Amino acid sequence: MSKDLLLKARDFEARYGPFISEEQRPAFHLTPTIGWMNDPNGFSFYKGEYHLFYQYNPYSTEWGPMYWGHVRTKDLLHWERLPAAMAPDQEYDKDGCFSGSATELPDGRQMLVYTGVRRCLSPEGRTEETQTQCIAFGDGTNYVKYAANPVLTAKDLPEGGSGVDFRDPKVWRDTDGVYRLVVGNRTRDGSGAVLLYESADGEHWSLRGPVDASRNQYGLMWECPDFFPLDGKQILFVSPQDMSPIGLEFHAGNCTMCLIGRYDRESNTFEREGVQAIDYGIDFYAPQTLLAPDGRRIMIGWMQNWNTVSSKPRDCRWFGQMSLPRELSIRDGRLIQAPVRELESCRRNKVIYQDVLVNSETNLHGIQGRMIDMTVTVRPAGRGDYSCFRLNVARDGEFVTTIRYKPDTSILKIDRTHSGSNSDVVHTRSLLVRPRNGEIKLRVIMDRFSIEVFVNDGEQAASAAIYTRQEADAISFDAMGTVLIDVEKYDLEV
Ligand code: DQQ
Repeated sequence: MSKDLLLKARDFEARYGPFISEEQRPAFHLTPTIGWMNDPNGFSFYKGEYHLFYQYNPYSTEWGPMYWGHVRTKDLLHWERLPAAMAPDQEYDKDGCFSGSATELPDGRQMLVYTGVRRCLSPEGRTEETQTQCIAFGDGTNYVKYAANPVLTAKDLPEGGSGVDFRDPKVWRDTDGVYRLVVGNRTRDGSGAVLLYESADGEHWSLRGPVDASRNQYGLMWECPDFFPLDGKQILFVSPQDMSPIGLEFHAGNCTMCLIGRYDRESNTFEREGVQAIDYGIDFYAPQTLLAPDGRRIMIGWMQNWNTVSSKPRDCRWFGQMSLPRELSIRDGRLIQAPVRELESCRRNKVIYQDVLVNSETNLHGIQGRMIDMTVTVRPAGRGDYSCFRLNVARDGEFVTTIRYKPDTSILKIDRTHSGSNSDVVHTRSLLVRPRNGEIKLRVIMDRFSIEVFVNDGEQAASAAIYTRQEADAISFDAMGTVLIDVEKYDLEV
């Protein structure tokens, strides 16, 4: 295998990355240095800074042989670009360094754990893939792959486990000093499962057992698991592929799922108490979390979905963005998400309106922009009824992205049909929300090429990429019937 793959990629990104101007990118959502980006990997706190790696193909805006891109940040908003961390340059990972995670070792090194992918031709002419778990050690910039890789192979699987779908290890050092990792697998019934492995030193791993499984109820392969305690509960995240839709909770295709429950480490028993989507929008997948030094559990996701990747601007030299990092908590048995509090220090030019009566298309002075943090509270006016409320953003004579709410069904719909895409992919998504005393509250974060909506103080989140030209920055409110709205809006300067 070519040992200079990594050097070539580093040279390529250093040479051509700067051709992408800052204005062509989101301001505070991470995009690849150049080329393609998917899943967040190795989200961790190391040597006083947050590190984030990502699935990366520097040479194209299409998915391809996977490298690991790398950035670090002090505040989760300003990202410092570092050279690519890993290339598919070994026999066992020659077809891709797939997703994985990072942890710090007692000697101060950072350990990356990832999936090595290798394809070969069978005697019958079929392409056969194997996925194994591998490790690499580094100092926060340069990483060396372990000489005895891979550390987990098909022989470490439970009976009936698939050596083809065996990927995306999420590692952590537990409170008892033991290293643990969860990894996605497919079981004998063809559907997804999460397996738990343990290690005393990070190098030698053994199977503890399955944590949970789809049993053909929630999609097929379970990708990118994460497993962590939160507010007295245990949380299991997975990104199921090939989901069959379930009401408005899960759509068809690639979804994100949060299982909330209780976990007994002694017996490795996870008891489910609740199951919900993580993000209800159009573009979100493969989230990963870290535990910040101040105790916050922070999640970041790929603000894109495999179902929609054909919708991309033609001449762009980057593709794929990360979501805003989000603080997680549990309230009333549900997952709550809030943009990291660091964002508040980027708010400028506060504009406030209270009790504005809306019964037709309404523009409010000072309410516009494409890099904004805006909260809109909507309630019926007096005893008057309304059948529909619309918040229109990224708007001009041609384009608009709409968030529509219908109180009779409690359905919120995000619609980016007219948001600069000419691709025939999903452009709308509906979610069932829970109004409180007839009110709904929408916090909308926009950053040039995206919109993230947090409903009712983070009870639900819905994300979508948009490619609307930046001049389309008008915002308007509209209702069928009459509503009263409060608006608090800030420009974001990051
Ligand atoms: N993307 C990676 C895999 C993972 C999938 C490959 C999820 O490791 O399962 O780029 O988006």
